[in-house]
Amino acid sequence: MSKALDVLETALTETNLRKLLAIPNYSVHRFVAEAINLCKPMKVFICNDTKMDTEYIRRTAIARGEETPLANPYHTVHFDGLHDQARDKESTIYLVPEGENLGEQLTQMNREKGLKIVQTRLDGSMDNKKMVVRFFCLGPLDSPFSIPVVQITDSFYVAHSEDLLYRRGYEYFRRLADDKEIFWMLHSSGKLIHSVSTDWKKRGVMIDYKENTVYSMNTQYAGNTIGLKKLALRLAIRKADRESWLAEHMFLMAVHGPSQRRTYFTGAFPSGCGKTSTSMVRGNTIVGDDLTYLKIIDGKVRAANVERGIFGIIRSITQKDDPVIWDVLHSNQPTIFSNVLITEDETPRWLDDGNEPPSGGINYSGEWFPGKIDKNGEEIPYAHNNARYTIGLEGLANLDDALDDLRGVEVGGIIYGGRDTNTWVPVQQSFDWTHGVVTMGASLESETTFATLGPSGVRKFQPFSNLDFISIPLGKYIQNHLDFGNNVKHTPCIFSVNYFLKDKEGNYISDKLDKMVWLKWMEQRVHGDVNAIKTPTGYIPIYEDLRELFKCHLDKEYSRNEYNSQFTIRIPELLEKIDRIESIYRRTVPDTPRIFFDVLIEQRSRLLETQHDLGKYLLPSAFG
Ligand code: OXD
Ligand code: MN
Repeated sequence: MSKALDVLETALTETNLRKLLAIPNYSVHRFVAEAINLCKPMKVFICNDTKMDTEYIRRTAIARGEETPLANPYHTVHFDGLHDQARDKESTIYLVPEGENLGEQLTQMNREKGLKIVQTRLDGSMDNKKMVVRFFCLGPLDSPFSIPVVQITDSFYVAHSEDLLYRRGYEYFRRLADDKEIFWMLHSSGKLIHSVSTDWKKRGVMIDYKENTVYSMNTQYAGNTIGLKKLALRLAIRKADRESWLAEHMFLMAVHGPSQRRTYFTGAFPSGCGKTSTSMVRGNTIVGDDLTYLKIIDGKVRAANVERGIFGIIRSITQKDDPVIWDVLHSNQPTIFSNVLITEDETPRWLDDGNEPPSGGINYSGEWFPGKIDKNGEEIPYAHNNARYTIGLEGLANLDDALDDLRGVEVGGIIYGGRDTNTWVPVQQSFDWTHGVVTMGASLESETTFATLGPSGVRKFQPFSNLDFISIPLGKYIQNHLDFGNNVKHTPCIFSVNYFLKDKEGNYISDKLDKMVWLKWMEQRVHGDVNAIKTPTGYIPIYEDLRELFKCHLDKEYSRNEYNSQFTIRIPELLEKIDRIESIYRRTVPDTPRIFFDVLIEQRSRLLETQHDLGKYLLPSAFG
């Protein structure tokens, strides 16, 4: 009898052992046995995805106080306390084998040393707790995109969230080929007080890519703990690197064009910069809001949503601006709210929800009342800035019917966008694939938001909106993008967008709803339906085309003045940006492909020449 089986027979009840052994894969048995030896749980629960098992997980999350039920019996709230409210970038570390180096942009540590820390932190971490073992699949089941994942956790909230967000995979695991690559996730919330992780100073996410395993410790915030989300993305980027495809921090949606044409777009925006709201724009359909795999299938770029749910920022969701999400959040669809306020009548409240602020309730700091302050004298808002909702996609009125297509959908366009107050125009198309990869994807910058710990509003380098998750040297990652486009006859068009441009007085100069028009314009460009104006940095829309789209889709008279101020080419800022980006790559990314600098330098020359001939701030008519 093998050692793993010994451990399992001792630790598991007969029913749970039967469920686990029905998966005929020794590496699965071994992973569970090793986790038991290390974390020493009081009990182990193997979830086989039956209604009984998934209900048990939901009910236990409530019974243990990890979730609080609300008046609506399908709704619960989870709290993460005062210190565990966002992704912890500093404590997210790649464990790098001797002799390897991922480059200056990535946080890394010697693998042996890191594994020792993992062993110490996880040793006995499930003492007195129950371990849950779950099986999932990233991407549609039995498709070219599928990646099987085993999740072990002592948090019923994590296990419950994953049930809403991912495709269940127990049966899939039962028929899995022995040699199929699997991702392994082991999470412990550590010591809990009032169901909140208290050892947050020893919080950590450690990525042992050599073994396709991620360890998450002393945290419960979903971005640090839900193995299938950002933890698996880091492993997927390495797998994609080996197999010549792309794993991206992107939404996937169909923009509906004329005559019911559907054109699929992916879009990469850093967290808190409009990714979900873009994918939800009225009149279109959504496939996914956060993670997309792109593969070349039969000579075409095709994409699939890795997930089947949304872990979305709830701040500012209103009935008027976000009717589809609002309706789901007010329906009987299973929903986990996190870090919102619970009112006396057991309903959730979030910041800027379109109603008067509440007069009291329970929030992530405990009992909340107006004017409550924290230890530093800072006022505690009634709900956290980064409060979230977790739902499955199935209840969305605008869900695209291609969600589970085994071959994914053909991609017509790729969009890169960040929080940029003074440089990029609202929408622009690159000259070609390489130009887009270099000057849009790899040159993306964005102001920080509350989705990661640390100050908000600071301009940061955010290549491809994926820097937080890139797990190979950055230059290699860029090269992979360039090669991906070179391996296909028709590359998707690449666009940049910027919803956050401000005037000199500091006011936003586009409206929240304008993104609908930018999307429709990009859709037309993919099909060559409209012409565009060539500027030194890319193609921008012609005024008359936008005027028609504003009228048709928003019933708005779009003035030439608005157009001129939004689409002014701001040469000094564009030049400064090139300097910043070039310097980052020259200083910190030694393996940057040569062509990257060539393309950037050409762009600089075009801008300098134009500035010399025409001036610094140029209206589109200067190029028309
Ligand atoms: C997210 C994130 O929650 O990127 O999707 O932080
Ligand atoms: Mn994200």
